[in-house]
Amino acid sequence: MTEASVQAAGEGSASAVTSAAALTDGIHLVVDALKLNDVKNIYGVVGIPITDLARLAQSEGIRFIAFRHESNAAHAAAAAGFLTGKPGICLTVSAPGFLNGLVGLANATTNCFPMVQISGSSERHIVDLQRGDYEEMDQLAVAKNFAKAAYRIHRAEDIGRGIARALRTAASGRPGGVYLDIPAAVLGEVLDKAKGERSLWPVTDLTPRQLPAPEAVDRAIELLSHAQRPLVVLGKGAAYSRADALLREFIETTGIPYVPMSMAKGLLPDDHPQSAATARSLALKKADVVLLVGARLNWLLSHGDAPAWNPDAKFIQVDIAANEMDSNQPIAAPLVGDIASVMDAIHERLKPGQIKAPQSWRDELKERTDANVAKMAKRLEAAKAAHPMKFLGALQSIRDVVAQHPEAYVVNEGANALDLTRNTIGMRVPRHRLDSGTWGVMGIGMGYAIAAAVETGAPVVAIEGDSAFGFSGMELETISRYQLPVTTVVLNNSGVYRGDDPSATSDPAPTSLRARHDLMIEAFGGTGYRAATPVETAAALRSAISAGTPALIDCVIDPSDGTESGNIGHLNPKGLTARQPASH
Ligand code: ADP
Ligand code: TZD
Repeated sequence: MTEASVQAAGEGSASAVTSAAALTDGIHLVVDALKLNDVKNIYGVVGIPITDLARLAQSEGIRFIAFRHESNAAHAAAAAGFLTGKPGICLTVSAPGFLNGLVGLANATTNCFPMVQISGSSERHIVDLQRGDYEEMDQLAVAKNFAKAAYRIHRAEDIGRGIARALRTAASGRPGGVYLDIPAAVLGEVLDKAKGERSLWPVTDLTPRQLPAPEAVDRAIELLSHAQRPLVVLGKGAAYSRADALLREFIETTGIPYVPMSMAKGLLPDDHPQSAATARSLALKKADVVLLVGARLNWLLSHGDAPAWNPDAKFIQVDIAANEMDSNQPIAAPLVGDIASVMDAIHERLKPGQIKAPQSWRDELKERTDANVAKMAKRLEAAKAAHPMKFLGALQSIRDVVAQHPEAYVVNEGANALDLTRNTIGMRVPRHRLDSGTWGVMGIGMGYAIAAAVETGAPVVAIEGDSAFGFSGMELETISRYQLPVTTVVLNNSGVYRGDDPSATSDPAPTSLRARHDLMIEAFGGTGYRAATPVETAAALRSAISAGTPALIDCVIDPSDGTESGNIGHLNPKGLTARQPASH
């Protein structure tokens, strides 16, 4: 630093030349602002201009988890946001690093998870004239398309403001991903320490309560009180809201059957007698009044359309985003507010016995549940004995071991690997299942697993299709470097969907894959297992979880097991080249 810049940084005249001890800079202010806002972890990849920022954060007590690819770091920050209810932080370099992070940022926004991606950026006066800078890109303009909001800080004295604004925007209302651009020049800007400190503030009441109007609550109660076939749908917004006890009390006192969306599993234990998860299609088709709690009527719920739904169903929707109402179906009773406040208000205004699910409806669903459970039991039994091992053979073993570790987090992605795991592995604890979510995105696996381990310290079991795993597989090294208690189970059927597609040429089929994933983790010092039977799978998982160190189990699955695109094969276009479903 030159004397002139030191002088310029001081507030007073040239006679008051500020000593170095009384100065700060952009990097320090970013770290101070994050600390002031109680940020515990940063997920990122270093390089110009943020390496010193990562170093300083680490030395100041913020844990910096250094990834191999920003996409995985951003997914980790998103999962941290879902798990903690506070924005997860991702840190990247300029242009390419920034772009790599965007998938995670956009996915967080799509899933309503709070996160902030902070990226360094190159010299504005060169970038904006497109003179060709190192890692040149107008990142702010790009990010606006993929984030809930995007901001840029132009002066070091605005760092506190910028971080407060980013955290507030990410967490409040409908949570989402926020992009925060900090040019290298701002990170390097030197200013008076006292002035810098005064410019920072901690955000007060990050997620203020948002209460519904009493008449809106009464309207919903009225509708439910006349329902013959009421149904509650719990979405990941309900899990995120942490209104666990209120939701359970409402469901149990009214007797209304409920269907959990995949990341709402465990909000009530999956073996709860009122769960209609195993009679889902009947429940949707026949329900006459549906209470949606933190669940959107998007493609995952067939947009609320017949024939999946009763065309005469009346919808009540609890959501923090008012414009979610009527996005797909008329909402007869909108309940706009945070789920905890809404459930509180319902609890206060509901008279004892006013809402009671008719026994005949509960019995009808119970009957269908029992029949479907019996059908599934036969499939499971057949799979247990099958050789080569089927998905369901491996998953039964995984289910039994995971059941002994209810504290374990389950991360899950793939096609068949996703559908079959969701249906087989019961969850008993809220917010312990993280999966591909609203986009059905592949690549969340290792990022989500790392965040779950870092944020909670609990064991993590990542159940991955072999294709899905490949998107973030290099992060096995990160898991091993930080010695995280993550066991990755790859359901390896040697392909995307299936591994037995014929090829039209001497090249492998587009869906074909081949890998010994257990050998990968050994390269990084973790423990690799190969399991060809359900018994071997159970033994490996038991030993991996109890060791509490990085491990990968490569489960050898029959390449002919699985279906094209899993449960959503119907979404493939059906033109002249439509592929015939493979028989198995
Ligand atoms: P799923 O995929 O599980 O059905 P979605 O992601 O479609 O769930 O829906 C989650 C919904 O929850 C979003 O519409 C979001 O606005 C809402 N949400 C998130 N947090 C809260 C909260 N604290 N209170 C109310 N609604 C919330
Ligand atoms: N790329 C991204 C980012 N997301 C996607 N969803 C896809 C590609 C397409 N895709 C799916 O929708 S599932 C899947 C891909 C590539 C992988 C399925 O194969 P798998 O699982 O091995 O992970 P199964 O169990 O063999 O079906």
